[in-house]
Amino acid sequence: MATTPKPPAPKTNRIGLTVLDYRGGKSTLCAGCGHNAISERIIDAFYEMGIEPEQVAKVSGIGCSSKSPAYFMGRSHSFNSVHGRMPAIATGAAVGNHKLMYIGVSGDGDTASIGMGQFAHLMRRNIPMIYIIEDNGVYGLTKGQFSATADIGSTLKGGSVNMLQGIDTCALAIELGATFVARSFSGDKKQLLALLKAAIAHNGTVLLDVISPCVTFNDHEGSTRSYKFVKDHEEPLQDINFVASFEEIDVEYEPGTSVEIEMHDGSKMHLVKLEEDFNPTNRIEALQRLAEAREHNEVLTGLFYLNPDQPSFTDLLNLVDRPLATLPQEMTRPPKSVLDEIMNEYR
Ligand SMILES: Cc1ncc(C[n+]2csc(CCOP(=O)(O)OP(=O)(O)O)c2C)c(N)n1
Ligand code: SF4
Ligand SMILES: [Mg+2]
Repeated sequence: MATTPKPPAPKTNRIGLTVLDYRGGKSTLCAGCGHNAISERIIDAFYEMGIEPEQVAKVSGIGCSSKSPAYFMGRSHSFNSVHGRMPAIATGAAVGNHKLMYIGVSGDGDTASIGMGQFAHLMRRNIPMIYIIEDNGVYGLTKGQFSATADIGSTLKGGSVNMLQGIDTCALAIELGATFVARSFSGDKKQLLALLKAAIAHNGTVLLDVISPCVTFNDHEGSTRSYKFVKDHEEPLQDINFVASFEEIDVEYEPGTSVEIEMHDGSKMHLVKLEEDFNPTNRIEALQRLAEAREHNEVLTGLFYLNPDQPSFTDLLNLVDRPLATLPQEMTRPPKSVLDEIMNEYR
């Protein structure tokens, strides 16, 4: 009797997990929303890097984008906070348990409109986390009003024109102190995956602004965040290849055509230059190039700035090795006798 062949065993990563171990719940976002494509790349990146899902904490604010942590890494820790307040939650969590890896997902409204004050301080402190802005230029969840990143001159579906200058979150993040700053597009699978893997290897704040079209409210002619507009105007700065510390480098580059940057964990980023002179380790050059892109209406993508050597906020605090959140009360609270002594001084 003929036997049915066994299906091949599912592929596993270096810690023995399959890609299914990195999935989350079923998305309730609109079909075709850029945010769904970003969740897929996050799943691929964490799977390929072999990160234990239980060692990751996901944080977000409010918006369609901020719902998306529910759709990836269902085994990780997760906290869906208040609109624009994710940075405070992330900062507290990172200090409370510096052994976890943090990934924040925010929207352009959540970050650059209501959340601007908190965003600025997270960038300035170089909190060790990946901060993703799923940037569609509108408030998708509340039916498509312009957000503060919308480009001047862009139109809403009904024809109203945005008359205000949009905020460039990447330029701002570099100015404020983030140590890994990049922009990508939800439709550019290869670039986004390479940037996410490099982001996982970085120790410090990663600001990854991902242009993520909203198919329901901002994908029409006249929008500067539509799939068509971004595909027609995308100007990548580099062709990015990321080689994790546990992988062998199997490509050789012509001298002078690529820049190699060693990451904190020994991984390497090979940036094959598409622009002759651009150096992503120079803050001033990065800011200048972003200003030029704005002048020329380019949708500039790629790695703008990287400083792998700057200590992160939790490094600067010189914390004890054991996470503060797991220390027993006897170690975190002075005993009653000491408190009584202090009180006696005021009698
Ligand atoms: C304090 C507060 N103000 C306003 C709102 C209403 N609100 C919910 S989501 C949102 C904007 C979401 O836009 P964005 O962050 O860009 O996410 P998207 O839905 O576009 O992914 C607003 C204004 C709220 N929930 N809480
Ligand atoms: S409304 Fe826009 S941002 Fe929200 S899920 Fe739909 S397509 Fe995505
Ligand atoms: Mg938005």
